[in-house]
Amino acid sequence: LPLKGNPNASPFPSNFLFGTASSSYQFEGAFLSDGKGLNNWDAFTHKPGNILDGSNGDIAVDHYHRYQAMIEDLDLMQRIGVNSYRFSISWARILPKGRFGSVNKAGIMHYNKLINTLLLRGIQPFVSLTHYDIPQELENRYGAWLSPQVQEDFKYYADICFKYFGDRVKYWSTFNEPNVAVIRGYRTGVYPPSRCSSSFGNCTDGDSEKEPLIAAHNIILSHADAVDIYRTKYQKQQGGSIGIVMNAIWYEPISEFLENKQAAERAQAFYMNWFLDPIIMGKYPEVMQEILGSNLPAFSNHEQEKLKRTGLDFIGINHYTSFYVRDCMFSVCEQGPGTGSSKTEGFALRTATKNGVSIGKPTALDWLYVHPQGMEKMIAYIKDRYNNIPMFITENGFCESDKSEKGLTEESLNDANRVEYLSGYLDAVAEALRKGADIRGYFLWSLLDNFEWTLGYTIRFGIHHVDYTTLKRTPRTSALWYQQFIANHTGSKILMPSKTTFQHH
Ligand code: GBH
Repeated sequence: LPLKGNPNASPFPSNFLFGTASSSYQFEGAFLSDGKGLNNWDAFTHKPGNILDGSNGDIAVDHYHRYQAMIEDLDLMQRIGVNSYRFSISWARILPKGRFGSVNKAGIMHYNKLINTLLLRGIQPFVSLTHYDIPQELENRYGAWLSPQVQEDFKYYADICFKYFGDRVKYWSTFNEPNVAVIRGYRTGVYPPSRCSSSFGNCTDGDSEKEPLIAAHNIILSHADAVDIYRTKYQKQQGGSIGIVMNAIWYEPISEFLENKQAAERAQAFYMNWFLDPIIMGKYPEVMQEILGSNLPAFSNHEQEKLKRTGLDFIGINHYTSFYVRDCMFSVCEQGPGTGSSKTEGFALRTATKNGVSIGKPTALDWLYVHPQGMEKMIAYIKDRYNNIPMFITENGFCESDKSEKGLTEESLNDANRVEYLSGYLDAVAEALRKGADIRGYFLWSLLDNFEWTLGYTIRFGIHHVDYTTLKRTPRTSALWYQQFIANHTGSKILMPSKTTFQHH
């Protein structure tokens, strides 16, 4: 790369946010500490059979419980030289019973402490109101996202967060990957509340065709309510910005045939534009309306007005991977759960290979292929469709399977594959910036190994290794690499000599 080592020529603007990302359930632990209420992921992980290794987030990486641990994690961030940190607030820590109970002061104090400590170190908090976890009370009372009542709860919660934290938090996201949450929670049923119909997954108590659409609809309206409150009550005096974070997969047409190009466009419509179109333009993608007909809920005039009025200040993009897409509307495709071949997925078959060749190097996860070109194309797509609205890459990262039975080895710390992945994807971000995309930040997933949802602790995403017995953090080669990348592109000084900071033994 010609630009390396030459900060003057870096395409990253001087106020660009470089950070790492995390989420409350995956990091905090402190299961019911200090008045936290039960959330949907607590309830789900405590049911046997839901998590691959039988684990849960009761302790996770203990980011909450030991103040020492938090300080330690902030030390790690500071050493890397990041100027921001993306995390989420645990809704059930702030409102253990949603709007049906009182505000948990200990929860407020915890995030105050985190935010203040970050700011003292020159690290900007970049905060999600929810990252999959919601108070279980909302499930029990009215089926959470399936009921329009949830809008009241989200609005109430968002208001409290802006009120208590908004004087210091300048970047808010309403939701993390609501597309993944509803697909997995209501179509395939592998995430809470585990609802689906048998043709889509392993359950029978849901309706995989309608429920994801209803849940999404209520999430979109909840988002608009939260933005509305922020704009009318807080934004002027607090001066921050508010957006949403979407999981964004690059869908590459498997061939140049028009049918496959249109299928790739449908795959995108049914995955990402499903949320972004209504939030930004007040209506669902045309092609969703055509294919889904009356199954797709409608926005009232009033709601459409609100959506258009509130909108977004930025789009957060969690981008990891790409897939080929083959048409399934005009030609026959093999079907299979999770392949995206059904009507509710736009008759667009997702596949990782073309003529037996995979779209990128496979990894320890069946959905993650290394295809850095997808990052540039994804950014260009969003830039064009949404008029170059400011964008943040809110997640990007690489996983390995757990090798803990071998102990902390040279092998588990020298993560050359992760470095290769990150460097390819960050080059793609740099290229997009040179071509004029308004990207404001990049958050690496993740600072630490952590609880990877249904895969428990079997998959490691950290640039620091975590020993799950002692909870000790040890930097991997990628941590040093990220430190140097940031230094090269910001001209910032590396705080401690890398030799001593990142010695592995
Ligand atoms: C992100 O999710 C999460 O925000 C984060 O918490 C997580 O730890 C991280 O990435 C690493 O996995 O089945 O149709 O949803 C990404 C989760 C799950 C997104 C699989 C893509 C496949 C398509 N990914 N999903 S679908």
